[in-house]
Amino acid sequence: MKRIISYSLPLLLLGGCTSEIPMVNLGIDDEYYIPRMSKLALESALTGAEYRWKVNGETVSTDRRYIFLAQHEGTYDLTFDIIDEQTPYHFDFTVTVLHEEVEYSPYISRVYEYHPAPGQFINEMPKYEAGDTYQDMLRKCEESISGTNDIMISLGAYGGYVTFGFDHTVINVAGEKDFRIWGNAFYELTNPDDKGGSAEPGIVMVSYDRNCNGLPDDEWYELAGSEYYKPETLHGYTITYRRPDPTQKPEEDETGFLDNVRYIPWSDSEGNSGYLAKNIFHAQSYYPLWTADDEITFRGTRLAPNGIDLSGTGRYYVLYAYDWGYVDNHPNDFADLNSFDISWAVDRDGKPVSLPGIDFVRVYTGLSQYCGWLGETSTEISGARDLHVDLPGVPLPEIPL
Ligand SMILES: [Ca+2]
Ligand SMILES: [Ca+2]
Ligand SMILES: [Ca+2]
Repeated sequence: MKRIISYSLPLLLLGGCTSEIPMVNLGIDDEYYIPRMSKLALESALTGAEYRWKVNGETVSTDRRYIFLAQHEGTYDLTFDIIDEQTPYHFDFTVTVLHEEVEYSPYISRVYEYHPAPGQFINEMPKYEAGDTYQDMLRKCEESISGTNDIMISLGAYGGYVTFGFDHTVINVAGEKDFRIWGNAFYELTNPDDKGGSAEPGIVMVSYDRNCNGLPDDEWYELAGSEYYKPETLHGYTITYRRPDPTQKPEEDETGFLDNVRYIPWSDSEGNSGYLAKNIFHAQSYYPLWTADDEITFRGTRLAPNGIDLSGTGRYYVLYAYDWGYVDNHPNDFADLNSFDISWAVDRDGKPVSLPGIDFVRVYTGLSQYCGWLGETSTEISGARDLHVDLPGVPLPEIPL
């Protein structure tokens, strides 16, 4: 295979977007070689009134900086123009996109952040062991959900999140869903057509590594699912949870399922406050034990409650799935309903944004809801995959359920 090398030009500052791409200054050249699904950051060292980048004759950017990214191998003809009366400039070059030297994995390769809200599965999924640091918990999350490991992690109550990525950029293919995420949602057996059971919708955010530093420090965009524009959906919601007070005397409830109904205090931006209860099924601390902070705050979009108590006595809750666009919302067998289109991305103001691809995915629990002995609603995930990369010789493998 041809060695992948990038040449930098005197008039173009080239920044390969992955550190594996060596930068060799050979003076004037007009060819670049990069792997597919990886970014090539190009920036003009010269300034002018206006700029224009074209790929195969089509204008792709009018900024001084442009990131080239291609799904498919092949040779692409690029032009760069500075449109300026005093110092016009024109440059033709090619980018040859090659197959990667080490085959990409379609699955998660990195977990960058794990900040769960308190919950009955926290410190259990993944397991906290005495002395574990945040870095240890990150590693455990990565070991759980990367590759085909398929081990569930919990994000806890509203707002808790995980951020992960792949070993390449996930391309936003027009008109197609781009990645899939596995959870543990199910429909109850008696009325599966009602799509109710355990649906704990997680909201998905995506980010493109625009500054090419390999870190999720770029702008985030929410994928607008079926509930995004509904009036009952709150945007810019915040909630703060406080570490449980070890001196507080536990207060049981009358059902016998809750050990302590005043366990973890919370307050939110709507002026509400309350407690996450502790139940008899999970004895460990529900507050993330590796964090030194005595309170944790989360911000985001909050979906309306989806749980209905069919018993009327707080003993049988059914959590109904939202239509589409959320994690851990429909059972895993419904591939399409667990798959996501990068084109659903919206900015802070709810305006659609056009992203060529994404490098980081964040999932957070989208509901603030407590359902009796079921406890707080919390999103779980066990893996994800890019829908545009196949394992060599294995077409679209499934993570076993
Ligand atoms: Ca797409
Ligand atoms: Ca970055
Ligand atoms: Ca779940």
